[in-house]
Amino acid sequence: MDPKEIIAKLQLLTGQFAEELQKQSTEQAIRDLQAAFLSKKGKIGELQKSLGQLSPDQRKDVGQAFNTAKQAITQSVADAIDGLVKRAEDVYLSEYFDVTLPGRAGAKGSMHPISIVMYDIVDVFTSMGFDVAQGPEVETDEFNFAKLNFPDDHPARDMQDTLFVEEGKILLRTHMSPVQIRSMMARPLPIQIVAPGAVFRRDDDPTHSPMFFQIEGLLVDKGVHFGHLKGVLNTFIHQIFGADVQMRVRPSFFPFTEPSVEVDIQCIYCKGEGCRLCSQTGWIEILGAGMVDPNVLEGVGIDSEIYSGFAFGLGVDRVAMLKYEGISSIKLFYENDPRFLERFRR
Ligand code: FA5
Repeated sequence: MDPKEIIAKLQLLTGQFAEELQKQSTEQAIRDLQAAFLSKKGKIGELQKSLGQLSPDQRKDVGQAFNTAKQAITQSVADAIDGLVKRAEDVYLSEYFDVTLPGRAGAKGSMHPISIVMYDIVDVFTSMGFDVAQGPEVETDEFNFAKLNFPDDHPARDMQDTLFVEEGKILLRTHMSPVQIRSMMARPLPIQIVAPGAVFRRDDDPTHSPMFFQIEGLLVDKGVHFGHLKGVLNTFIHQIFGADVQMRVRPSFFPFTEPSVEVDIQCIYCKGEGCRLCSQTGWIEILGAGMVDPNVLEGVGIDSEIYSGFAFGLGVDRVAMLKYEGISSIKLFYENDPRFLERFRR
């Protein structure tokens, strides 16, 4: 064969290969086809043997044509296999995924119900002119009890009720009232503060949790009397629960207030009928309050002949349980079950 004839045959085979390649639908079939043309015994491989009959010059040119043809075939084999893979992926995607379905939005976080209620309550008091004050969760016996007029043998000072860090000295605050003392010692008169925060006690039942939240309020000025306290608490209850919600005031005792009262509101869960949440009474105690005991004022250097004050401490969890109906146990607030928390998304 002369060079022209070889090249013509090569072109013919290359065209034949391209035509055959179109028909193949598996990788194996493509590879077999490649071997049928390019291997030593393949169609092009056999043709290449005829190069031996040519002169060195002719062999160079024709050899070049063979290289080019083989490279083109190798490339078209790779492209065909890529195409097969791509098509298989498309089939897989269309079979298993419906790309027209709307996407699933990720779950959005939200404020915890206790935080929501705490902010709402603090807003009511700041709108009445109260400033927000803070104090530490780990307190001294001095601020938590002694300066609040608790006698040494008061039951709250017992290990049964208080979580001590260092017995008799350092403790987890059992109420927010130590912030009263800290504020009176640090601020100029008149004083008008609310102090929201976590408190800790050895308590555990459907309406009592070992950690819960309180908001303390304190107002000290000249001429403050019990009527002011009732007015402020009325405004708070009506703003938070609605103007028609009933409250009742019961005489009580706290070492740091005189007189002292406890304020209940009607149990919203059972509408006053009596249920497990309100221990069948129809009422739930939400706060303690009273006029600041003159001993407490004198203990922080305030002249009780000139100044008087009122204070209150309310349980945020109790308010939250009443505000959101159907919360049968305070524990739900602290289990952090997303199905429960979801309800409070705003
Ligand atoms: C006090 O803690 C006083 N410091 C409140 C006070 C402040 C009185 C200023 C006078 C002047 P008491 O122990 O009653 O009081 O708690 C106040 C409120 O916290 C209760 O009315 C109740 O709503 C809530 N509370 C008490 N214990 C728990 C508990 N274990 N879990 C959830 N809420 C509680």
